[in-house]
Amino acid sequence: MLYHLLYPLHEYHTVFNVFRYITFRSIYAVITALIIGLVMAPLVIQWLRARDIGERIREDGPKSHFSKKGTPTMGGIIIITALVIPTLLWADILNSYVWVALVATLLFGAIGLHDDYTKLKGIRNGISARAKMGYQLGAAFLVVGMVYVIKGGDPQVTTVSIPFFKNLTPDLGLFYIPFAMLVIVGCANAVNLTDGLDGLAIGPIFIAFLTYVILCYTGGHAKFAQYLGIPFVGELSELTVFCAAVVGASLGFLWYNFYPAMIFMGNVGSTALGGALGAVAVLSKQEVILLVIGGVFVAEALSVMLQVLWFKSTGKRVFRMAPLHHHFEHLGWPEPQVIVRFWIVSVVLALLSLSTLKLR
Ligand code: 57M
Repeated sequence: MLYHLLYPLHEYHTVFNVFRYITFRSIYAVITALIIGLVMAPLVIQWLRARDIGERIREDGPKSHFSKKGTPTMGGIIIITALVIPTLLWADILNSYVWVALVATLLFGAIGLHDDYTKLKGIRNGISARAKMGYQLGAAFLVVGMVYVIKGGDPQVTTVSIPFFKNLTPDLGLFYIPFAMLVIVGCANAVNLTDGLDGLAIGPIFIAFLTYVILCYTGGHAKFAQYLGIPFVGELSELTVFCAAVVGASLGFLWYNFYPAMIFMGNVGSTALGGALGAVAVLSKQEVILLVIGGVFVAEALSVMLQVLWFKSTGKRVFRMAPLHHHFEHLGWPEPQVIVRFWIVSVVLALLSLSTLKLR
């Protein structure tokens, strides 16, 4: 919004030229999001505490989690506010990709909120898995549909870029629709599964979006994209501002979600952030590399699938408990150790994924 309001003033004073630059607006999106998060969180925590809106802890989990009973949850509302406002302020709001990313965040956030609210009201254990999957597939279909409508018949939409192989860009044709939906829905659920220790999900989310800041900036810049041999998508440059806003919002939330957490993000946060990450991967045409960038989320989701499949077929468990972070807790690792080590793995994976830009 500020871009449209203030950049035209460069005709009167050159200082307003800065509003043209993606880098400038991205930096201020980070700072604005961080400030909103830092200011809003204590108020929301106080409000939630006053209404006794806190976490119910499962009896069958690690004993160290019992002390977390009553921790305010649904902090995702803070994250969503802290990323939406700076995006609207600092991005070019006429850019269609920015709206796709916002719609994905809000739709998946609404599904998570519905789930949290249902749980809070004591109606079953949240919405049923079948209903949740139905809503998520519907939301993902809408997001992918928006991309199709925006890009018209552009053949680039249905192609997929494969890391390490510059010239390998298979065209999935109509199969791209279920593929992109899988990326978005899979990512939303994987982030949700990861959100089981203080800061465990928000740390890798921060790192993943920081990586996509670089991928969107370079992919939205004709010269950089050509030099690096990555798909050039004109609309992408403004998505950098959105990713930067998520980076700031994540930092602001981490301030309060860091061990020992004063607030959890709830399904409203984990589903919104996961849906947003999947959508950004689809929009930036960097879907496959998400497996590496979000490797921690992938490992958490795979651990659950493996555990369930193995248990059903052999009656035995692969891990002491799935998702993976519970396994390490059961091995005796203190919670902060599991968290920080998962963050370290995330950083290494992000670096690895960025290295593929040159290894082509
Ligand atoms: C979300 N939710 C956390 C919090 C957070 C199929 C099965 C593997 C599903 C899985 C599951 O239910 N996953 C969904 C996990 C919960 O956190 C809330 O949920 C939100 C995110 N969705 O924001 O509101 C608990 O996690 C802890 N937590 C923190 N700090 C945070 O910042 O400590 C969360 C955020 C919180 C808190 O204790 O209460 C969760 O873990 O429940 N189920 C499981 O993960 C269960 N695993 C399981 O049953 N494994 C089986 C099979 C099915 C694979 C096995 O290994 O044999 C475990 N979950 C728990 N206890 N809590 C089982 C034991």
